[in-house]
Amino acid sequence: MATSEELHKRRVEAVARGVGSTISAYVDRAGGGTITDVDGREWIDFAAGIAVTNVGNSAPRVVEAVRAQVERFTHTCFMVAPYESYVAVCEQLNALTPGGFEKRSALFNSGAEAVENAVKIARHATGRPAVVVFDHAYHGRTNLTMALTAKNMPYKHRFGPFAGEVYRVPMSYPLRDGGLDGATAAARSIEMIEKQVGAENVAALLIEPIQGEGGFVVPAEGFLPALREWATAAGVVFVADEIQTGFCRTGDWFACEHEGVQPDLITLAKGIAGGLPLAAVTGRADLMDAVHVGGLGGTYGGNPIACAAALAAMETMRELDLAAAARRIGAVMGERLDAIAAGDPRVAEVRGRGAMLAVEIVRPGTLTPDPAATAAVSAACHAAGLLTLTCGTYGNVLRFLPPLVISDDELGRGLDILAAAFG
Ligand code: PLZ
Repeated sequence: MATSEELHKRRVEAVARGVGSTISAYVDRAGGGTITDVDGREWIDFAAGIAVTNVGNSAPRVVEAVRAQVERFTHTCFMVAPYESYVAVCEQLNALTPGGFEKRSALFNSGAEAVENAVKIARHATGRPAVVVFDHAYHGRTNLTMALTAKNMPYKHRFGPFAGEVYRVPMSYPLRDGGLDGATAAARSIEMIEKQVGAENVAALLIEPIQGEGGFVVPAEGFLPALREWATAAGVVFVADEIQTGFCRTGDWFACEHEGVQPDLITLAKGIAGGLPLAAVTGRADLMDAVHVGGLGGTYGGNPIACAAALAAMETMRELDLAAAARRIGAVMGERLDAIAAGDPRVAEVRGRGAMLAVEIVRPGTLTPDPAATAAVSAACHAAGLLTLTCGTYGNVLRFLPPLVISDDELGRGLDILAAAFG
């Protein structure tokens, strides 16, 4: 087998420079809470492929379901010749997502594609043009979703012009907004929408219940419910982007459940299918079914192998109670992170929920972001065998997203490495 170094040389000659990687080692295998490279080096996995392998890599049920499906048929296109697993995934999503009302789902390939389609559906159903998003938001890298995403580098820089009718309002970010309570922060955002856009022009309000790429920003309690209430009164479609927070990650099946918020539409991807590419929009039947026959689709959306994997992944989440596992991971990890924070003045805050936790790193005694220190701690983790990711508008948030099947031993070893990296 080629070594990581050899593969890296080939990569530089073959793969476009614009596609980056967190580590330069090349994966041989992965499972449970670890990733092993082609040279036999092992990393404890606190990334889960960016919150995708919630059920772990090559989860037994997923492997079995994919193998069986591959042998039956690989692709017919649901728009040409439909099959049961697509319908079954939609049935499950309709039942699992928050909201006791009648729902429909449609399946796609990537998170960005799900977000694009949620906007299409909201515009079609309301006949209105505008979409409201938040500071620090991340919704993808396609043209419309770049417009929805807040951060310039690396996502948007020189990739414009961007789609129109996208309006950005302040997020509730307690560490950086002086600790505004949720209702006050929501009133500030709503006033901006009403004055600058006009509620009657707004098709959709799109929000991550806990922001992902933007820095694991947890809005103050009451922020999401207040926005939900306003959207209902204003006839605006409330879209929760649960692409990173969904499928047990935060200790509930979906992060909106924490405050009892029922979105009109939810975008889903990542954790849905144990690593196979699948995404969905799930929501109110009247909105979803407003679209004319043939108005939604795509060649691969709801591919049968991905659907088989999704059914197996959701079964695994139920069987192993991975929402409870996420809460357990969050408790263990939170305690260790609090201890690190208590001994290190660079840590301004430990935040997140369940197995979606992060630390925000600043110059001691200030709120000035310190992306260099963040990168240094992350690099020390990588060198010592722990795969961590950074995020945040200011690049100063170190985030932790272990697979929800990580063992106690692996979790403990990962946290030991992390504590040592902070020194
Ligand atoms: N919405 C909330 O987190 C993907 C992107 C990493 P796709 N986040 C990881 C990167 O640098 O590209 C994401 C998300 C939220 C939408 C998306 C987009 O999902 O499957 O990457 O298109």
